Amino acid sequence: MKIKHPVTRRSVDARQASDQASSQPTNTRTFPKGFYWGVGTSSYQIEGAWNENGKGVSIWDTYTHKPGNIKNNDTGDLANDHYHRYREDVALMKEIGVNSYRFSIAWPRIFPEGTGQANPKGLDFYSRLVDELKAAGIEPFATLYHWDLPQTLQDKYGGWQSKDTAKAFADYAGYIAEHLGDRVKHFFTINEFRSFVEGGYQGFDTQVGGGKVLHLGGAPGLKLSNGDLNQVRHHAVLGHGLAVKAIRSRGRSGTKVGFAENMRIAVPVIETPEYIKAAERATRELNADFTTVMLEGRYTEEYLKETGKDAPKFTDDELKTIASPLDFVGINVYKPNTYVAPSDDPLGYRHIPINASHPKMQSEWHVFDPQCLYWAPHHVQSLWGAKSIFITENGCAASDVIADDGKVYDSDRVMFLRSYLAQLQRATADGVPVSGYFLWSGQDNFEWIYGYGNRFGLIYVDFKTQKRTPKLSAQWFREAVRRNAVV
Ligand code: GBH
Repeated sequence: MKIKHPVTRRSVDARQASDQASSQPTNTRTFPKGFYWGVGTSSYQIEGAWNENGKGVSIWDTYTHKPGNIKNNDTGDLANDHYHRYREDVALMKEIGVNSYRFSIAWPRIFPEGTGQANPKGLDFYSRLVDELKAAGIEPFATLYHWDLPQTLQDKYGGWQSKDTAKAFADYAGYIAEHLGDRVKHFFTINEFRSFVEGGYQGFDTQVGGGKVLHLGGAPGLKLSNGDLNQVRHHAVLGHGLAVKAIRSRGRSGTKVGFAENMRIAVPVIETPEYIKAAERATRELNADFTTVMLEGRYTEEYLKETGKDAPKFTDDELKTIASPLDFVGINVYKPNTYVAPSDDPLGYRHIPINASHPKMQSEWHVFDPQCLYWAPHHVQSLWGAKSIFITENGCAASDVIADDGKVYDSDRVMFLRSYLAQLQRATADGVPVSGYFLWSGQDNFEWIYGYGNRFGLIYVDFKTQKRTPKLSAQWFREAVRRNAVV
């Protein structure tokens, strides 16, 4: 048997001429031509300027201003001061070489009261941001709702507890499509339905010192019953559907729209047709309340059976609106939700527990398994025949620090990105229609109830001085973007 020795004649040559093609690893995994490479952020997490230029108060302003809700009582009042530093931030993105950027629009900047009178200065900020991006050769992708609801709608309607909020959302979405649609071609309606609905409207209790119990989750900090919560879920997907219709009727003909959901992903333990089928079925049921109803226009039998008397109230007309045709599906993918195996019971699958020793990234919820970035788009195509899929978020928090030489060596984030992106490339090589990837996040930012403790950025932010320092991972990502490939 012949054993290949690593030091071949070829690799010696390669070292001598390191700038030649022969020095490149040969198993480069290339992405499709025209692939969108971007980074993502959201308004409340980076903008600051919470009360400037006519902006209305959002539920996250209210929530963070109440002591005890957020780690260290951090707030987004200043955050990354992106509202004033957006030019520098676009220049940094250009340096990384991304060709696209996913940001969100703060609804209360546009309509301070949620509906009614628009605030021209609010729109003006996003208009200037979009111009700056275009001039840098970066395609803008706008998310319309990344959780910062106008406080007025919370006070007046109880937020998403009412259909009136869904209707107001559609009006605001149509207004944006009308006013930015000349330059913004891609819109995401709502970011992570499950996160803001379950976190904000039910949340969870956690024991702190002295027998005190803290209620956590996020704004508006409610604790609804299961039935009321299911109705909120329904209003959220209805808001999405109404917004899609409004964008279609008030936007330009080339305007494209989809949602961005943190889908629950079931990963087959073993890659056989039986296990894969089981994982598909599980994924469909696990997302019955959001993704599945938006793509199928019906609640699954299992969901209606399981929720029973707590099932949402809905009409056929609403289901039609909820499933309005989309141009693409956006999914935020961080971790597998579950591992599954086939089973003889009627559902056809069973859950395999995640072992306690399973590797995790810094956030305690963040189970590490690159395979989920293969299976997530795979399931979306096989279950619903999606023609275009965007990975609207993927990334990880790490315990980044500035080293003595002034740099940030986030080798764990590089490992994370390399291994997850290899699985995404595997999906594209299998013919899964993935159109782009937005790394979360462009910069360290306000990580909701975790405050500024969990850093997700490619760029390190010193929140005292607002100094930005690109990390090692930014350099790594730049190379991936440049090659349109991972190695
Ligand atoms: C996204 O949420 C958000 O869109 C973004 O704003 C945020 O900064 C980013 O990701 C990083 O966290 O049920 O075990 O998953 C992240 C997804 C969903 C993580 C809810 C925490 C609760 C525990 N989040 N999840 S679990």
